[in-house]
Amino acid sequence: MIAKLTGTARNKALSEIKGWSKVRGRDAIEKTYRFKDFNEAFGWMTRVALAADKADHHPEWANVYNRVEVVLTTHDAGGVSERDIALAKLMDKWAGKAGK
Ligand code: HBI
Repeated sequence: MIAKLTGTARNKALSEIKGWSKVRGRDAIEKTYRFKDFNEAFGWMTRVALAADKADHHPEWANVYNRVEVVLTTHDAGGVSERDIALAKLMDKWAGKAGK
């Protein structure tokens, strides 16, 4: 059972990821990525999806053409955990400048 992040650990973790904001009304974080086109967006989603599934930690996300809206939270923990921070970092790394 994974614990959700709280207090200074949560603040520290959130400070390490750029462009992510807190979701109103639930313990989750969100970010919108904008890629060059659908091919770039969906290619990225495919790569992230396979890594996420391997880690058994899945994003909530929606895609419209070049835009991908992502929400991360850990259902098992009832909030944001280290798993979300790790996935956010991977998403940012693989998004390159689309993640700025
Ligand atoms: N994905 N985001 C997220 N949060 C979870 O708690 C989670 C998940 N994927 C699979 C998973 N939990 C499993 O541990 C079981 O809940 C099926």
